[in-house]
Amino acid sequence: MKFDAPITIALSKGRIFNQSLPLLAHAGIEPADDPEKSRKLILDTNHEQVKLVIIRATDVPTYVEYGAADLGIAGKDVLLEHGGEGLYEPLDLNIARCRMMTAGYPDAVEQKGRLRVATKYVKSAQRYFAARGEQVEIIKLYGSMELAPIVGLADIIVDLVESGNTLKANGLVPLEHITDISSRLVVNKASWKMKHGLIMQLIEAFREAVKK
Ligand code: PRT
Ligand code: MG
Repeated sequence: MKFDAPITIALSKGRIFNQSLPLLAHAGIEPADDPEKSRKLILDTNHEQVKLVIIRATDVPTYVEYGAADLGIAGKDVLLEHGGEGLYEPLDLNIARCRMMTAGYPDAVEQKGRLRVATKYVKSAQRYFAARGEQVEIIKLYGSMELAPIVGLADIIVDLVESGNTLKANGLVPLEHITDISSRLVVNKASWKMKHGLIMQLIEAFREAVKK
């Protein structure tokens, strides 16, 4: 690949960065630093023209929408909450996979009346219960959702489940599957037009890496 224009890619450190490394490598991109060790927010790469910005997972769609990054890698959970307007989502990268589920004590939904649901995924939860015709009260949290049923803040939670170990460790069980989650490549709409050739090459390189 020839990088003949500046390209900025936004992604979060942790599982998304780690699982993106082989995809980036397939496109010939190698970060100069490890975000777990460096405090730099902008990482150089082996290409002068290619930079990685390391930000909170939930901020990735915003950076890409406003053109602060040309491309981004974000979980579908985050994109569903952001709304997805204002950016293109051309490719499922099939990394950082998990499931969005309801969870609680095994008998949580036997209780009568309006369920209280704690989650950081307010839009996804609203959509899910509305589609089932269930009236619920949604309580927005920013983390540690598993605590909510334990302390009586909510009857159930909507959260991401991978191994199920976090639920188990807190005496909770997965209840209903809402949707499968994986990370997606997102692209700024102006960059898509202005840097079309380069972005198409990157998408193709990632697509090939995903197939492997
Ligand atoms: O951590 P921070 O608050 O900075 O932000 P974040 O949690 O949004 O970022 P990060 O890096 O933890 O997650 C980034 C993305 O990874 C998410 O947006 C998801 O798309 C994806 N992903 C994949 C996950 C998980 N698997 C996952 N298991 N994100 C979070 N979890 C959490 C889950 O919320 C629960 O607390 O892990 C716990 C459950 O894991 P198990 O294995 O115990 O079931
Ligand atoms: Mg996290």
